[in-house]
Amino acid sequence: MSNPVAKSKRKSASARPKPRKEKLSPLAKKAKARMPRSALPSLFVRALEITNDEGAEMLRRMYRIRRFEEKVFELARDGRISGNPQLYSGQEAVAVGACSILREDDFITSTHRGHGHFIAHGGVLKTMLAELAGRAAGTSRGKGGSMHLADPRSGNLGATGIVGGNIPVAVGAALACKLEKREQAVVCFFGDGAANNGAFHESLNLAAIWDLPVVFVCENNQFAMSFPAKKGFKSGNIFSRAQSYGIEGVTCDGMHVLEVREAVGTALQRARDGKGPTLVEAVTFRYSGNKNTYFDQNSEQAEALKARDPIDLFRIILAEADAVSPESADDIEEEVAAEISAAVTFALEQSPYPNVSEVLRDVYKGWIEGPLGLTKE
Ligand SMILES: Cc1ncc(C[n+]2csc(CCOP(=O)(O)OP(=O)(O)O)c2C)c(N)n1
Ligand SMILES: [Mg+2]
Repeated sequence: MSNPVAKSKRKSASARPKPRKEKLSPLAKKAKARMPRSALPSLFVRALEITNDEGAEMLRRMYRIRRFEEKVFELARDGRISGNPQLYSGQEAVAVGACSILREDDFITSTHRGHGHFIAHGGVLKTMLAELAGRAAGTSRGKGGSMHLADPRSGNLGATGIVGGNIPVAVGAALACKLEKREQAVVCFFGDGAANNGAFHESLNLAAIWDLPVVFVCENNQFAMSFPAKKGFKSGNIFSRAQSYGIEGVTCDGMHVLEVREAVGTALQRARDGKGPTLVEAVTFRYSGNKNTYFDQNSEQAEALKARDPIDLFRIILAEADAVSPESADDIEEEVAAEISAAVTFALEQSPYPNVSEVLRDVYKGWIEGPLGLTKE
């Protein structure tokens, strides 16, 4: 993994004594029982393709996303942060799998549901939460909020409230990488709904004819708001659209972090080798909806989906491969909980709101607020 790794005061997972055999939670046991037998050997072989430390760090980032989302839900419900943050829980394997194979100086572009991408690509929790809370210490000085999270310092070119709006941005960034002969690549995240936006077609076509170093990662969470993907695509999938642009198209299990990593890793290598873009469709599911009207959390469907929870699944894989023991995984979970508490204290108790005079700063380049309104700097 190339992203900066948060330093833990405890020993690294790989430095610990040999793990005991997995002590599975009831949920994880269920997940394991439901996994198709045919999938098991390949799961464990793939697990060995990452180091123990990489596995631990990926798990840490998945927990960071999950716990951050739970906290954001709570804070928004209690009116401690404003707006309507769009949550990502359930899709952690996509953001973390894809970003785990990125280099630190590669770029991502994100969606209206961008917390997971931000965290997976190495964004800092404290300044991120400060951003959601509209504080001056936020990554965009409190002007972006949840839906317009951006952090060029970690290569995150930004989330957007315009569905599909980030796809042309990714193509522009990839064009810059190619014209300036840099080795960087771009990963562009978007949803199944965005794949029906005109910008998707124009962007994929341009990226294809120019052989740009970009990987389009479609997170097919099976709903666009409350509209089922089954009704939005006659072909039954999204990746096969790649054929019409003359580029590679692949699908992968978006609940399985190592499958996503492998699919995106192969696509990134193609991009870096000058072979152009790939469309990767990661089939996944998010646990909470916009208004959550389409998904009954107590239904059989919910039970079945949660039995393949991406975090539980990864814990099983890591334990079976003797990479991260259940005890170490619990430690990681606890450390993340402490990070989240520290972020809440920082963002909500220690960070002031920006001064009113800051309102127009960074909004129009080269213009500042003068006595007669906007004037040239
Ligand atoms: C251009 C545009 N059209 C419509 C909307 C309203 N809208 C917000 S979220 C959403 C669904 C997006 O679905 P998808 O791309 O699958 O992302 P998901 O919410 O499932 O992550 C829509 C239509 C919008 N924000 N932008
Ligand atoms: Mg969707």
